[in-house]
Amino acid sequence: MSEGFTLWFTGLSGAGKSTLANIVAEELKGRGHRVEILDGDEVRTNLSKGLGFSKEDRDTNIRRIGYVCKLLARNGVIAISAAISPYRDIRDEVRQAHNKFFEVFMKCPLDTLVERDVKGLYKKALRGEIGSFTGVSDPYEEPLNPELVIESDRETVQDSVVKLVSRLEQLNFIKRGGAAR
Ligand code: ADX
Repeated sequence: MSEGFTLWFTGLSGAGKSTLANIVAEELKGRGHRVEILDGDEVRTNLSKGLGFSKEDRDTNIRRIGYVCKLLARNGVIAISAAISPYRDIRDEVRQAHNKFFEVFMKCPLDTLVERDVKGLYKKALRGEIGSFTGVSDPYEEPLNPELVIESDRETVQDSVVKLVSRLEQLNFIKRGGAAR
């Protein structure tokens, strides 16, 4: 069985976590790995249905995602999480529960996210129509020592994929050159 691990994306809403997660997942599948994605928006419609955005509820959400990732990873799957996961202590708690954990910080200035506002949520949050919105009226704690930082406003998605896959190879999470381990 090939060795699994958890690939954990963190960053503000709209920073590109899901987009990059999906493309990298396809790349890793193409190399023979088994891959599963736990996407924040989707998880909140099933595994974390009913949870809100208080610190307590976000922590519960992230602990659940982390737990499922751990189960998948120890069974040889590359488990990918794409949730904001705004609190450093809970991300680090999830990391501690893993043998192999790779954190990607999707870094993007708030101004750019507000300008793009793909889901229209930032404008609502700025008008006060959504409370406790991450980056606007709720905290986001940047990772201090992530395995990789992606500046999604400065590089193309394809550049980010190449960067991420190279770093995974460099840190021996996957084999060089495409074969599954
Ligand atoms: S997390 O904080 O618990 O990690 P998660 O990634 O699951 O968040 O969900 C974030 C998504 O929920 C956002 O992309 C956005 O679409 C939606 N959302 C709704 N309300 C909020 C809010 N107050 N803060 C952040 N995201 C919100």
